Amino acid sequence: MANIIIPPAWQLKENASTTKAAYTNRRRFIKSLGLGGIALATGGLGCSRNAQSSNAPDPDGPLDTIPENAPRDGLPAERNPAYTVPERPVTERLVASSYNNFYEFINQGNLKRVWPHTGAYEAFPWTLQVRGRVEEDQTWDLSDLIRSMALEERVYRFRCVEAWSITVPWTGFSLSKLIERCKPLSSANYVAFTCVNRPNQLPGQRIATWYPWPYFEALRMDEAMNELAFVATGMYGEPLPKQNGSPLRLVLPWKYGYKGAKAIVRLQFTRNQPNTFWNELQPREYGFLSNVNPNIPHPRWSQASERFLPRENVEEQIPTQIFNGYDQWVAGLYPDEPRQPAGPIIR
Ligand SMILES: Nc1nc2c(c(=O)[nH]1)N[C@H]1C(S)=C(S)[C@@H](COP(=O)(O)O)O[C@H]1N2
Ligand SMILES: [Mo]
Repeated sequence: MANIIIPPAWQLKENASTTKAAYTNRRRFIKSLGLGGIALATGGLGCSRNAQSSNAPDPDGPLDTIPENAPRDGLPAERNPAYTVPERPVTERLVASSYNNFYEFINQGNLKRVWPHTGAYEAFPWTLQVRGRVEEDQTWDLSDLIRSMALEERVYRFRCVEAWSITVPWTGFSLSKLIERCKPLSSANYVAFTCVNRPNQLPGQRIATWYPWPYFEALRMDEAMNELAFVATGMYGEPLPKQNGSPLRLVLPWKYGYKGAKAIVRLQFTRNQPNTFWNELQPREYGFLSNVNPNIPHPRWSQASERFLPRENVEEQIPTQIFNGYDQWVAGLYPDEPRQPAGPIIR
């Protein structure tokens, strides 16, 4: 889905052409004058319209983006032996945190290199809202919520629609446990997820104003209650790095990666099927279900195999499995899923 939306030249904002080095140096310079955040928040000496709201330093590396104030209670969590990936190695941690998709931070150019753009983003403290067809609206402090949940580790396959894949040990809890606390009404047929909307901390939202921010996704209730659907607050035994979706994200290992919304701020329970970010942008390419299926090619490429990334500078072409290898968990949810090679149909 990379670069599918070509911005008209007139939409490119001024700082899209400002190099990172110039930006960083300006910030260091302001800091050295002792003006800090105030000068930046008001545009400061550089008179940038896109000034960041924080004077947080740029991260030094992909693991320097784990928020210092993330709760670490219960980490590392015990691995749940029901969820392992016997046929593949676990992907090296640095690979999983340095090759990402997170359009709120960057969505053009070298867009897999997300972590250097996360300095201004503050993932904690965080509130999570529960709205819609529920017994009552609720708003939780996320650190309190995480501390109240029994955390476990699960090793899952992860397959992006762009046909690359990794294997990741996620830490968190099943989405069904969170949904139980939301107390949905019997008329709730779907649950929608809304992601963070903070242009002042998210350079990709600031620059790419043509996207329908904030990012949004949704599941049918039976999908959301499936035991595989997981809320991750950590990976590799530590809290999530920002580029992997801190402070919380969904992991739906039988679906393409984009269904797993990162940096979620709201769950909304609905009667009717909600729209989704990628379906709204490209309805001919990205459907609501978006199950991993080697029999359904993307309109622009095959999904029959994938580029597995075990460690730095290594990739292995391997066949893609139906439901990404989770047939026994989810087949019953999708009686109509094609099991023979089919044309490019959008589901
Ligand atoms: N909010 C938000 N969530 C998102 C995305 C995004 O751009 N914004 N990208 C999706 C896509 S396309 C993928 S493949 C996964 C990538 O997760 P990872 O970077 O942790 O591997 O996040 C998904 N969730
Ligand atoms: Mo993706």
